Amino acid sequence: MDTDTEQPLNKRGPPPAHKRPTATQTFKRLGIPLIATGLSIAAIIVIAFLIKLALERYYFFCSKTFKFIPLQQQCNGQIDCSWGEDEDSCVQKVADGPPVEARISKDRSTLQVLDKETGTWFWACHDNFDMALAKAACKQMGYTSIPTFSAVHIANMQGLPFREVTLNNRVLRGQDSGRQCLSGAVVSLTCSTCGESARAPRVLGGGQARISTWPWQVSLQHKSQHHCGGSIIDPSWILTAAHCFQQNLATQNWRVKAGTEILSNVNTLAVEKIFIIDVNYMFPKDNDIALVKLSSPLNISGTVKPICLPFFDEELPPETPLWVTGWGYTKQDGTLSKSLQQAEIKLIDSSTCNAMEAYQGEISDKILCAGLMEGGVDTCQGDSGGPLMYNPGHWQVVGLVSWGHGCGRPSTPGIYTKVQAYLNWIYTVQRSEL
Ligand code: 4AZ
Repeated sequence: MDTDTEQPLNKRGPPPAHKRPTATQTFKRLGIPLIATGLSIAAIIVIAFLIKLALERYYFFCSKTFKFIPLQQQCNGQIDCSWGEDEDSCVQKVADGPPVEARISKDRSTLQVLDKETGTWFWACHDNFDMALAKAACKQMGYTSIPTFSAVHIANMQGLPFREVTLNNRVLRGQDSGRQCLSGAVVSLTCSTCGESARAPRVLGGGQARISTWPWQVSLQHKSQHHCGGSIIDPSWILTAAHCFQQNLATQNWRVKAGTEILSNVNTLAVEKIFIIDVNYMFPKDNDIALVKLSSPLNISGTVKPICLPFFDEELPPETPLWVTGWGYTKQDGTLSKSLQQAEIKLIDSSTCNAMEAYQGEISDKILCAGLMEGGVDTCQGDSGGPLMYNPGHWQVVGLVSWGHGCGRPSTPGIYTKVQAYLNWIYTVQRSEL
């Protein structure tokens, strides 16, 4: 090998002006700081999120004064944020108001109107009745939908006198002792379509239910968890039990799921307001009723429909067949049911229910007892607020699942709020929101 012609490497030619950095060098110079920055940001976000979760768990944020207060101070009846935000959206207590001036009888849905001066009720005479009066009567009961009305003859009313009473400052002829109702006909009034189900329940006892059979059944969810049942009574209103809100008074933590038999917490609806009645200290088990106003009205469909309220004058005899539905425990100390359940039970008269071996006088006239005295079929935890239903042609919510000693035990059947005893309160609340 001729080595004379060889020159040292560094003398072979001019050296390159800039040496290109290797991939490793670029990674070290740019990549590592970038990754470090990214990781730091991600860590900050995660920590901030965890701090937010922890704060939300224990504190309420006063948005106007940027102050945190302990969560127990939210909805405690005392203003703790300077602007009172902590008491802004909480369950509201509404006392039963004076009697609303209209009511509907079980006798062919006939309308009765109150004469406020004498405190007596009259049949509404059909003589001068028109759509404006029908709307006024329904508005008294808190309804906003278009009513329908017709004339009906009541056998013992022919030749009976009437006198004029007022409704919303309009003169309306009502029947009373004195003068005759000219047409001899009274008004049958329907304020909204309700209680129509696509299919009749066939299974006896307990079993899986279809939502199209019970399209008014909803799930009331607290922080995305099913907590209670409820019934749609109007596109904007859900009827349920007051005890569902006992320790959970903040409206924004509640949502409503409608139109499904399978429990789920997606596509739930926001709640605008929640109303309850004050506790009656003489009868602490009474008044277990609440109204939930939705932020926007429900779209009525085959799986989302309202149920009717009971008539003011319908007394159900003992042993009347009734139905209950819900996602509650399928046995005492059990778990929630993923799919809606239904069961047929019977009305039990208050004296049987108040017996020494049963509820020992705890049952007032604002409570219904229903189930089977031998036990077995009953509602349970998680069914609370859901409907106890009666069907004399259309479905009515006659009771609300309230309480009971255990579930399915003999002698202690389920206890239900008697909706009929609270019609005036329901109408008063709905009317106050028109
Ligand atoms: C409850 O805890 C409950 N067996 C509901 C209904 C009944 C008992 C308890 C009736 O919500």
